[in-house]
Amino acid sequence: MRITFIRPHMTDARASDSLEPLAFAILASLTPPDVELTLIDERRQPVPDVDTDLVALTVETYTARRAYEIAARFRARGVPVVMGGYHPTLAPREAARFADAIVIGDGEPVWPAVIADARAGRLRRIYQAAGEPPLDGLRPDRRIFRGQRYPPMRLVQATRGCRYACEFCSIHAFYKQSLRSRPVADVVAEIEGLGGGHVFFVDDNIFIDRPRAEALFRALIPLRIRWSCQVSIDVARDPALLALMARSGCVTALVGFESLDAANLRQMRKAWNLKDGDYAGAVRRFRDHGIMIHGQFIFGYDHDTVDAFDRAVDFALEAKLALAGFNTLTPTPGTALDERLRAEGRLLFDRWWLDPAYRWGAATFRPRGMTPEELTEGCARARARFHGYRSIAWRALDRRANARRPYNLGLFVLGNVISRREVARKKDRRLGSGAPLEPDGTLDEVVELPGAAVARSGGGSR
Ligand code: B12
Ligand code: SF4
Repeated sequence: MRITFIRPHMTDARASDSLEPLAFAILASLTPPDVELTLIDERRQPVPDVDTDLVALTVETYTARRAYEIAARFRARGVPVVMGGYHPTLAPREAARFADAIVIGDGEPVWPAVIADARAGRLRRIYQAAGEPPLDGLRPDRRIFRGQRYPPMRLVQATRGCRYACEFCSIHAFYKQSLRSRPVADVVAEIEGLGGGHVFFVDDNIFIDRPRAEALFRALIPLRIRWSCQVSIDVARDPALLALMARSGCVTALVGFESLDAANLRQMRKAWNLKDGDYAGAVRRFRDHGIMIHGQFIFGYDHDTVDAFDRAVDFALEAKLALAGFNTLTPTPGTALDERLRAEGRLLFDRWWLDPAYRWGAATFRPRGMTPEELTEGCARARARFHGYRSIAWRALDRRANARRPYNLGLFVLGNVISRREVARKKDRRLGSGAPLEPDGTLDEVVELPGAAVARSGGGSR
């Protein structure tokens, strides 16, 4: 049997920020050895019409349209298609209209059954594990990445889920309250087997709780690696943990500042971001330990007006952030934000991710403090200002973090070059190729899907 893993791209341009799609290494490790596996990453190469017995797509909301186009091509040739990942999990009824089977939630517990059913020619429509299986014993098989020439940034996952519940967040929609961590020994064994490279912990919040974070950081020290992560700002209130984080090799941390406005933070259920004082203090503590900060900001909450963009960029420059994202608040399916904006009648698109008129970076709803056009343009202006050469040079002149060591500076320059290129490439791009979509049935009618092992309620109703 031949299975082709496909990682679709969101636009029709190539991408320079593509990293190893970890989900496929995990699935590969659970695939029987007689199955021939191939990986096609559309961010790096076009998808050819390969001969295969099953296509398995990993799908996010931004890549959903493109995934459906690719699926249609294979299904027209009689090749069955299975989809998994964030989007099929959060919009299962929609995704099921473009695939033979979808996987809701974790792939590990159901992947062997998907293969067995595909072999027997009787794929079910939906696969979903009951409950939240523990993460013990995961051994991603990275042989699937051979020949792809990904950058030497190795994706490793130590935990799944986040203890917070920000209104806009797909992570919370996907994992809800569930918080799981892998045994530290498994994570260490995996890193030891990588044979080098910078480790990027893809955990949504590596500070899942103090004892587990501390145990992981302590175990990393003897490995003498350098690593990056995503972390909630409250880690900065704990100087001992921050020091341990730096000692164990943490070089960059992605921090969701989101907004400088306390009322916006309250509305997005992230008031805790300012619980320990203003951002300047937290930034200082990260930088005192030489940890570079990748800040994320979103715009369009009710208390934002047109001056929010410049204020955020001023802060990002003042704080000498190594990298920063300036994003339009965008409702993704299954989130509380999507539900609220829909109920308030403020959406500009029913499903922006499928709408041929949508362009990357554009407002998808009517903000209160500005027009949708001002929101779109304000974010584009903020990105352009932050990624300008003067800004890059100013931020590079930072001996405490960005230029603390040659390694930091190298990462800083590379990150800024790639980020500058990617924001220019994605700007105003449509998602997918623009080809018309042909779902099985209509997207608006709500039908029960046959064969659903466990039906999810609430957010996953699309
Ligand atoms: C690393 C990362 C990136 C990297 C790229 C990663 C790469 N491989 O190249 C970078 C930084 C470049 C990036 C960019 C973006 N990202 Co990103 N990224 C992530 C992150 C942190 C980790 C991804 C990962 O490896 N996860 C670990 C794997 C194991 O988990 P998984 O993919 O969910 O897979 C499991 C299941 O879902 C399932 N599964 C998944 N696929 C399949 C397929 C099959 C067939 C089966 C059976 C099962 C299955 O099985 C797996 C094991 O259980 C996630 C958050 C997260 N925790 O996942 C965000 C995330 C995926 N990104 C997100 C977004 C929005 C983006 C951007 C669009 C941001 C932007 N504004 O531009 C861009 C563009 C992405 C694109 N589509 O091109 C969102 C997607 C939300 C959504 N509703 O789709 C996430 C969830 C972050 C968030 N907080 O909301 N990203
Ligand atoms: S802290 Fe980050 S990962 Fe956690 S719910 Fe909020 S946005 Fe999502």
